[in-house]
Amino acid sequence: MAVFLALSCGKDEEEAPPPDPMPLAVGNWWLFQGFPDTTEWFKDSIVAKEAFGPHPEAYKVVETRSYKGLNLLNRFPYTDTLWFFYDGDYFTVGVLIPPTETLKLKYFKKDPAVGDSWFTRLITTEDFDYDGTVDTAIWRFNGQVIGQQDVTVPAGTFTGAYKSFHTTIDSSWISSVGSWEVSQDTIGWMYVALGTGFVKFTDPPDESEGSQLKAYEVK
Ligand SMILES: [Ca+2]
Repeated sequence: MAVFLALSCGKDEEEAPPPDPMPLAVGNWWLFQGFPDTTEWFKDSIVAKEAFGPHPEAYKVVETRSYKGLNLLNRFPYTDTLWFFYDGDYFTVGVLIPPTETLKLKYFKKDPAVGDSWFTRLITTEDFDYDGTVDTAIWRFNGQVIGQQDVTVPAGTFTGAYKSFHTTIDSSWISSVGSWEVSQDTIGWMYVALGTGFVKFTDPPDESEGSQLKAYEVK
């Protein structure tokens, strides 16, 4: 025991950094199955390493799903293309808005700790009510790590997964209304196992619906 302690306290025993929350490599994929509606599923597959705007270390992801439903930024396809990358301290998802606009959302902290919080703010200025005066819409996507717990899903049991809570706050100023309108919405909860990725997504109000990891392959 004494020898073991001496060894583990030695200067060569540097602690390895924790694995990334989302392991990014070409060939990685994650298949999620809905609950309680088990007919729903979606699959994210990293198909290539491809720059996203100023981020050269980005990975192109094809997302396919069983339903033509509401998805990221209110787009509706069965198959979508996303980019996964790390932008500073955050795991970030990028999307292209044709023809040339790019948007990126901070999804999760690269090195998470309970209590960490962050947000992404998207601002659109446009004459939404066609009265000749430019209007403003601000969409703020908030995330916060609220706990750590063991999570069991069809793909396995993940100990010490991080649980995060996500909300949006929409603010808009429309000239014909003449004042700021603010509204808040709960997006839901996400569970992340370091080195594996997202293992579960749950919806408001009580987490009784969502998607959970069914199978995956990561390098
Ligand atoms: Ca206007």
